[in-house]
Amino acid sequence: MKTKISLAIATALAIPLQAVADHEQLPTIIVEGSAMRAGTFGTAPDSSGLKDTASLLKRVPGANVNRNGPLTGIASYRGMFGNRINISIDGANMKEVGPNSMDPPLSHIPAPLTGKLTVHRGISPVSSGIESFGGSMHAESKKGRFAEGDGVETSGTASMGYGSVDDGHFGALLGAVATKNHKLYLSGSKEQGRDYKIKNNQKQENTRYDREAFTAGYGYQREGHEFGINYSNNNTGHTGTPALPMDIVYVRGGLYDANYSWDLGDGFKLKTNVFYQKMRHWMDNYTIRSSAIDMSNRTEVEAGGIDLAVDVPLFDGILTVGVNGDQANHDASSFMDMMGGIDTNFFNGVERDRYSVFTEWTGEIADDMVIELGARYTHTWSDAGEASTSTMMNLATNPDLQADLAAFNDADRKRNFNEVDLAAVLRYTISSALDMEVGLARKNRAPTYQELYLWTNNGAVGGFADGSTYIGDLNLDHETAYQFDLGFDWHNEDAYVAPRFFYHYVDDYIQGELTTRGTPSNPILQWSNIAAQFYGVDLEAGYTITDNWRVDAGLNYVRGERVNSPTGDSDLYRIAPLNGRAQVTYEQSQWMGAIEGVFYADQGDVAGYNQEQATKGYMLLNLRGKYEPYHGVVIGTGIENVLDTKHFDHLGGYVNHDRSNGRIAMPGRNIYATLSYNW
Ligand SMILES: [Cu+2]
Repeated sequence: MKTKISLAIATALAIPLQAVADHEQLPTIIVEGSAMRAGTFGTAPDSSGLKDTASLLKRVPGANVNRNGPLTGIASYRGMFGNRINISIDGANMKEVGPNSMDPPLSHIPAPLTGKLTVHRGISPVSSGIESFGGSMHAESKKGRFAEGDGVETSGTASMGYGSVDDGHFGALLGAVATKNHKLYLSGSKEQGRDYKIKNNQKQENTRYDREAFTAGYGYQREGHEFGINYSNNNTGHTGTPALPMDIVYVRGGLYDANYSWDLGDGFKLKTNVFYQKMRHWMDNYTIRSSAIDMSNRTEVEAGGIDLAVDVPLFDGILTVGVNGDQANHDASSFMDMMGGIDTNFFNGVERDRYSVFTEWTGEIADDMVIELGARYTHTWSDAGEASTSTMMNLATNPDLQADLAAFNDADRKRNFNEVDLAAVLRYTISSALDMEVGLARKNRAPTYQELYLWTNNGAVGGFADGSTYIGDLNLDHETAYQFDLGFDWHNEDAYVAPRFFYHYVDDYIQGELTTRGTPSNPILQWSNIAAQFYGVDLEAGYTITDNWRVDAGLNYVRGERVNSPTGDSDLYRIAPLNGRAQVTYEQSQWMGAIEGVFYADQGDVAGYNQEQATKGYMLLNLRGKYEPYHGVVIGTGIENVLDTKHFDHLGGYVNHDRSNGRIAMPGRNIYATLSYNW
């Protein structure tokens, strides 16, 4: 039993499995606390997964993607999304430069350069980061390998691919030269595509993309010491975000991070991570699309953070004590081509800082029983400078502009939030074939700067994409979630079934409420604290039929409701409909083929407060194949949406952020091919 326990501890502490990732064409998906073997669904090269790391989440139980554009995928987990999920990139809690989340963290490193994506299933440990409110995800870029022998060794990966639906192509190259102790690596990638086709060669406008990325870094390891320094740069060019009021003209900038860990043996360990990022962004509504009034927006972010954690053995387990902190500064100014041109400084010197300490103990409390206990205290501080606008008048579209501005600039805008997170997860091995996990947690999230400081009605709302404009509220409270999670994992040599049930009650959940402004068909909403609950089940299962044949499946159901809704209308916004996926795989030593079926039910449980539209269900058929003619050379090919079904993603948005345009159609039939070489 001891090996199983130490394995449980190892996964809880998220020890890197970089070696696994380096040999794979696709990013390895690691689901912590899951029966799903790494790469179960990821073995078939998938064209979307090669472009956008976030789309891999569709294969993770309970997870999904709010798709605002081809490179703008916002992580969603059990009905929670955006800032409610803690995401790290190479250990850094990256900040978005776009106030409308055009550059969600998972878009920073393109999929061909992503080594692995880790998702914590169920209740994420407090050690996984600050504000792990709705979940925790960690992406790691590919960094090459240290040499195995005494000499100098090289490693690397080269990949390229083409997809017919958007005439999209990508190429990526990573090279590393290393000894046993030192490693230097460099990588670059380029992706480009046109507007994708929907059924019958019609096009979905505003879905083109263009991105370049590169990374460079150095790694050192010797006798328990590991040090790494890494720089990753993203240069996204003209890229559509049809669900938002504007498109990306550019997102440019980089992330510097450095980490050091020291394994002293006998369970003693030290881990540190530091990051700094600086990014610039330009968006407008006239470069890619056309609009009645031309608008553009220039934004900047500068952020940094530090993490420190120490592991010490205590009783039959490991005690971790750590501190985390980060600071982010945001600026955004807009230009509107009306009344001779109006400049508005929307977010001026906005700052949001978090200081946090935590402790966590994971260990054996009885035979076959492991418990994880964690507590975290976080202090969040935020402030905003005075906003300004060049017009002295109100606008026809906003009669309250001058009054809103004066009220905001007169108010005390400093805010403090004190949050205590608690988590307790018990893992019990009932028999050699059955494991059980039960978890309880209390998690918090402070309001975002947009929720606090959006001083007049505007669409800069963290990628919410509901077609509405919002007003912030300086008096928001932080959200507190009470979470319950119950999971079973049944497995034998040939099969596994792992269902998970959850219930979350959220006090002071931040959601828009109707104001008296706007029109009945287009009311203006204000961020407000309400009570909400989320419940559901996600399940994964698989069966090995013969040495060559295998079937895997997943099913996700979540319901999100407002508690004690005064209007009786209680459904929450952007909750994925019941959905599932099944894949039959045939695998031989050199090749594999798979048939994948995806289904989404109708979603009629829609939010009334923001006039969310219901979505019809659909089924998709995908065929995938992979061939490895020589060791390390992989050819992938397939047809996605074989039947060219016209379908709409409930987690997508409305065409050009306007509900009257209806939902954005998803891609039609796509024939793709990829080629990769790993050495
Ligand atoms: Cu933007």
